[in-house]
Amino acid sequence: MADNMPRYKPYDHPAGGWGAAAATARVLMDQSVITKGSRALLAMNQPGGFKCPSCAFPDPDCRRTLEFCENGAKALAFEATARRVTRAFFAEYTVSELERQSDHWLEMQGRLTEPMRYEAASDRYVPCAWDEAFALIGHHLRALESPHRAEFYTSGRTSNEAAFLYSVFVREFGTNNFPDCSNMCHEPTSRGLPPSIGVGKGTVVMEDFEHAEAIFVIGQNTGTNSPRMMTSLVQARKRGVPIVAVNPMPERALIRFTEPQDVVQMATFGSTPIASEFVHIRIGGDLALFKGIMRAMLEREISGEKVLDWDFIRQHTSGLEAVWDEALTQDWADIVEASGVTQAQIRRVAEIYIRSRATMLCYGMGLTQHQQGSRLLQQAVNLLLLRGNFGKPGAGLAPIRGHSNVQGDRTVGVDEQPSQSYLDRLRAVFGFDPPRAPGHHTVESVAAMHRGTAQVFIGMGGNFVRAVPDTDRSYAAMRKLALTVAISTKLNRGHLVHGRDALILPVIARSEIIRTQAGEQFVTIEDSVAKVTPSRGVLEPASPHLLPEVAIVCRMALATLPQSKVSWASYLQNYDLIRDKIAEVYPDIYAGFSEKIKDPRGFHLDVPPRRRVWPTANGKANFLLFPGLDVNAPVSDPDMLRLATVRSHDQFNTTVYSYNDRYRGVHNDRMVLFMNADDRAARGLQNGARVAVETISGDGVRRRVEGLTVIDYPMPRGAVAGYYPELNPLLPLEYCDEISGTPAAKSIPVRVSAA
Ligand SMILES: Nc1nc2c(c(=O)[nH]1)N[C@H]1C(S)=C(S)[C@@H](COP(=O)(O)OP(=O)(O)OC[C@H]3O[C@@H](n4cnc5c(=O)[nH]c(N)nc54)[C@H](O)[C@@H]3O)O[C@H]1N2
Ligand SMILES: Nc1nc2c(c(=O)[nH]1)N[C@H]1C(S)=C(S)[C@@H](COP(=O)(O)OP(=O)(O)OC[C@H]3O[C@@H](n4cnc5c(=O)[nH]c(N)nc54)[C@H](O)[C@@H]3O)O[C@H]1N2
Ligand SMILES: [Mo]
Repeated sequence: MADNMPRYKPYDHPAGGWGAAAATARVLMDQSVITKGSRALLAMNQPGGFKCPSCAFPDPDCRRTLEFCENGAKALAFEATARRVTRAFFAEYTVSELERQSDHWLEMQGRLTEPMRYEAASDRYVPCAWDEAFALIGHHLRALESPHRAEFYTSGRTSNEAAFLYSVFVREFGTNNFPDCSNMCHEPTSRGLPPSIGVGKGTVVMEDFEHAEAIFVIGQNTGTNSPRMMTSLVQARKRGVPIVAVNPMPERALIRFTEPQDVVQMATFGSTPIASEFVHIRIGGDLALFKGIMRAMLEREISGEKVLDWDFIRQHTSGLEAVWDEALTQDWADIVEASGVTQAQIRRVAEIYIRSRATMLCYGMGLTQHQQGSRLLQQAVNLLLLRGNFGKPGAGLAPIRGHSNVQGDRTVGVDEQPSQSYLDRLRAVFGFDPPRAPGHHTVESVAAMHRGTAQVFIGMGGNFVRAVPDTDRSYAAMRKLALTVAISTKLNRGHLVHGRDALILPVIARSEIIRTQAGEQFVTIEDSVAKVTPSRGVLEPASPHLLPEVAIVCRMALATLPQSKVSWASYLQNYDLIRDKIAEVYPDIYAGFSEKIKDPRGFHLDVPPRRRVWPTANGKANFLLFPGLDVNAPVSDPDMLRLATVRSHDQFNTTVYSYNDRYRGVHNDRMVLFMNADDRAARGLQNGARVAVETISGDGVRRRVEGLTVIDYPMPRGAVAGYYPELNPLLPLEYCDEISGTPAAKSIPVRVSAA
């Protein structure tokens, strides 16, 4: 069979191990980065080196060996690729021609090399000097009738220094319109947790994995999206710690994993079983599962067993009574039906939880991307509060963040709903009056483009049009704009779906050296456990014409705000000066930043719940009530299936590395629909049939994707899954978490029919 034919065959080896080692070698070779790449790999996540550009999982403080991560290596290889997109490339293709190419093809063209401007007459991108590019941005921004007509997007690879300056620039310009990738990701964490525990961040540090007595991994595909976390899970498992994996897809690495660092396992083809309890949850069934665990615990408490941590509850919490009463009103039959999990298994999980004196609850997009994602997370907190699982070693909530600096960007000001106290600090430190009204998050910014009120879009990294919901409508919205600016490393769809004027501004990447007149500079990032570390690139920039993100922000500001009160010209050269300003604006967490960051291992930002201090309105940790078992609005259509859009093993968000998804047994295809065989048969379909998927929505818009291949997969009944971003046309813009506005990308109600 030719190697490019689609193949679907269950993967029955452990994840990790030699398969991962081979995949890494292949990718380094394909991107022609063997020598350069291996040098960079050695500096990645090492003290004095740069932070991995892939995920936000922390690395251990003291590393003895090179940590091996297949997907980190891929992210680096695609960043350090030898391929280049030059002016000759843009001369060869019109934008309309490029639009017909796949996302994978665009990615494979390599690194962008110089600033380009769209020329309508030739329908091509043409070279443009940096000065000219900044002048065009300044001209458009100053011409706006109101600063609120511009949208300033941030993706989570941007450094703290660049993100901080960006948030200062945009606020001095006059708006809080900060759509960012977090608005599609962990925003339920940022908005849902503050009323519960007082902060919108995780409460664990790396060492907690060593002290946990039980670990829950919910709605997260660890082996693919945070592979470095597998090391922690394997070690915990070897210590006999029970791991409860909750997922509608039996993700391979959560079942069995070979640790590439384990010489014996590698040599003997051994592996470690990971989940001691695999909970095959219905999509959106987690709320019912949480209520079931709670109910099982309360029943035992009522019968006289001591399962709750009353000292903690009395001293630190408020609101248990209402939550207690509500949980007891939920019938077991309903809990089992809504979760898809048997009562016996729920009781087993409750038993694991009760026996553990320190439990960590880790979660990903499987919990956040629902219509009530924020309130669902509050229920996860309720569970942890019942046994005092905050502020003690081995316990706490661990949102596993996505992009490597998505958490840091938020901490330093990328926030469409900034607090008044932060705005006061900004005014005191910089001397301008920042806007006070909330700005747009991602979904609101697309809506503003639709309405025609937004006119300028600036993207600090990322691939906005491809990441947002409702592809067809969002493309149309984007094309209405007067100016689109993409600050990028690689070519992507966002450059091709553009405004009347459009700029591509190429940047120095994480792995590359930043040189200014003041010498070599480094940047910093904050990982999933609020640890801030320096990141220093080691490779020569992909082209001599690239600028660092910091320089781009400063020069946009200089071109837009000639009367600015901020000394942009000095920040452009010396990043210590930026860190000093971060310390002044955030004295509580960043005091002494420049000094502290001299330690190459970095430092932890204070997260008060780790100290059992709760910065909530009542000073307590709050049990919050969320009645019922539905995390998504029920749909009455009997044919309805819930669709989860997920990542394959070979992509980074909108970047498609290859068409394979090794651990799910898919090769050379991304247009697949994972389905339970009984659901498939009930629709009269054969395994491998071509199908169309259509969204069930009440808004009269037809959303349909055709040409998908159905494959039998151990999905729960009523649940299907397929790949993001190909299935984004099915996700209605308005279908999002009520509190945070995060698109409910894991629970789209759909109908499946023969194509
Ligand atoms: N290699 C690689 N690494 C990445 C990324 C990447 O694309 N590639 N992306 C980065 C980013 S930005 C992010 S946010 C993270 C994303 O990391 P994840 O959160 O792991 O991302 P997803 O692939 O969206 O998968 C979420 C998981 O949720 C499960 N799920 C779906 N619906 C439900 C549900 O209702 N309940 C439960 N319990 N589970 C459900 C899916 O089966 C899947 O296993 O990874 C980051 N790291
Ligand atoms: N249906 C559905 N939609 C989703 C999701 C889902 O699970 N399902 N997940 C959502 C999530 S969790 C997220 S985080 C978003 C992701 O949305 P984004 O963050 O916008 O998307 P990415 O694909 O990560 O962006 C990739 C581009 O970033 C640029 N880039 C890479 N490195 C750098 C750098 O160092 N600096 C700069 N300036 N640019 C760089 C490159 O040009 C590359 O093409 O998508 C969301 N959309
Ligand atoms: Mo994300």
